[in-house]
Amino acid sequence: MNLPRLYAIVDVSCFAAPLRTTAAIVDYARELAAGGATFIQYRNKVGTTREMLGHARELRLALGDGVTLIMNDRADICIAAGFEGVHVGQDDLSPEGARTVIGPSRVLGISTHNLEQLKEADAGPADYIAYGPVFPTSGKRNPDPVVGLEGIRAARAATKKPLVAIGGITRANARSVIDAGADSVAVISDLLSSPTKVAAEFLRVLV
Ligand code: 3NM
Repeated sequence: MNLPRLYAIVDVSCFAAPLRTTAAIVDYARELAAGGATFIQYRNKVGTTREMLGHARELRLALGDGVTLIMNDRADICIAAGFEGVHVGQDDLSPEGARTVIGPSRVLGISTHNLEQLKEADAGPADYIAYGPVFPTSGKRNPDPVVGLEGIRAARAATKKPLVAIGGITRANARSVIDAGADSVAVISDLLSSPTKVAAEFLRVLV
């Protein structure tokens, strides 16, 4: 698979309670797509299954075929909402279990945080591997230790699978992360203030 340089994440916890509406989530994703984002993950660590499925169905309806939608954690909701793939973490469904649920054609990604996990993921059924946090991040509770650009170089040497760098990535440091060997950068916080403009700026610095 060919990953685009920018992997935008819509994290529902970034939307405070009165603003956490389906319309707000969908508008935000639309704005990302308007800036050129073509690969978007929906991440919801705070809501109910019903909320997740509601958001996901509306996202799939609102965003055209040009956007690949990835569901965080939940292979069942990926299928139910017609998403193109699922992304699992170290404490979620195993990659083998997720693959069984989604079948051979959908995209499967996995989060890894050290070389041991990365090598295990490399030997498994994931289509791409995320590695991080590259830099200090406020986008995740209890993040693993920072791996740095050196970590990305080591990860690049350890897998031929598409490599997604994550954690603390901004327009200012994204180029260095790609230069260290990542195929794509996954971003939550830096996109929030002005999604269309910032997504376009990421893509401009990452060509
Ligand atoms: N996963 P921001 S770091 C969701 O290390 C997530 O696997 C990470 O948010 C990992 O772009 C992270 O705001 C947070 O730093 C990314």
